Amino acid sequence: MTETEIPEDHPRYASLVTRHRIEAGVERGITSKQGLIAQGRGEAFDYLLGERTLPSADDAARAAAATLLLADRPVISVNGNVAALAPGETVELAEAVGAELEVNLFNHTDERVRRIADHLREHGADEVKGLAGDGEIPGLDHARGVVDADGIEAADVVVVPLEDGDRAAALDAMGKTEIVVDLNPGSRSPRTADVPIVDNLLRAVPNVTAHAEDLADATPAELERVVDEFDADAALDAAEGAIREGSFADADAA
Ligand code: PTJ
Repeated sequence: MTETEIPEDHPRYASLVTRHRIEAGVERGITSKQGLIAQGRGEAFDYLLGERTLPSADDAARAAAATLLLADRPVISVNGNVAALAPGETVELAEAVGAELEVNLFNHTDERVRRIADHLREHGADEVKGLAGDGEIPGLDHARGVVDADGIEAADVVVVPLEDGDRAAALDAMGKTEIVVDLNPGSRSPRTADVPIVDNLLRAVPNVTAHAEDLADATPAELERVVDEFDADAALDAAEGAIREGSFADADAA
C-alpha cells in the first residue's frame, strides 16, 4: 500500500502514513534500519500519550521558538528518521527562525549524509551542512562525533530531534543550548535538554514553526520572558504523568 492509497478515514491513518514514510526512507537509503526500531518505540509512547500534543509540549514548542529566535547561530540537526518523516516541515522551521540545517547521523556513512542532503534540497533547502565533517563533538567515537566546524561545532543553539542520549550529553558538555524532540520523557536526551519537547516530531516541528511565526515581531525581552517562564522539569513530569496515569480511552483503538 502506498501513502496515497492509505484511506484517510482509517482510525490509524497518521500512524500508517508515518510507518510508510519510514519504510520508504529505508528503501531510499535515507533512514537506517535501526530507524525502524526507533520509530516503533516512539509510536508506543505516542499511543500512551493519546497521540496528541500535551499543553506542556505546546509550552515547550513556544519556548523552543523563542530560544531559536534569540539564537545567534542556531542549527537544526537532521538524522535519517527526521529526513524521512518531516523533510519539508524541517526546512520550513529552519526558514522561519533563520537556522542552518546539518545532517548529523548516529550511524554515520558519507553516502547517507549525501542522500539526506539531496532529499532536503528536493524539499526546498538551499544549503545543507554535514558534508564537510571538519569539526567534532568531543567525547564521542569518531563517526558519531563528526560535525561541520561552521555548523554544529560553532552553534549556540542546536535542535536535536530523536537524538541518542550520549550525543545529547556530549553536546550539552560543549555548552550548547539543546532543544530535543522525543516522545519518551524518560530518555536521557530530553532529560539533558534545556527545552525538551515530548511530542511526535510530525506534530512538534510544524508547531514550533507556528509559534515562531506568532513571535516574529516580539522584542528580545518578550522572547526572553517566554524562555524564562518555561520549566523543563515540569514539562517532563507532565508528560510522564500523562503516560502513567492516562487512559486507553484517550487513544484510538489499534
Ligand atoms: O539516522 P541515524 O543514523 O542518525 O539514526 C537515528 C536513530 C533515531 C535510529 C538513532 O538516533 C537512534 O537509535 O535513536 P534511539 O536511541 O532509538 O532514540 C530515538 C528516540 O526517539 C526514542 O526515545 C524514541 O522514543 C523517539 N522517537 C521515535 N520516533 C519518534 C520519536 N520521538 C518523536 N517523534 C517520533 N516520530
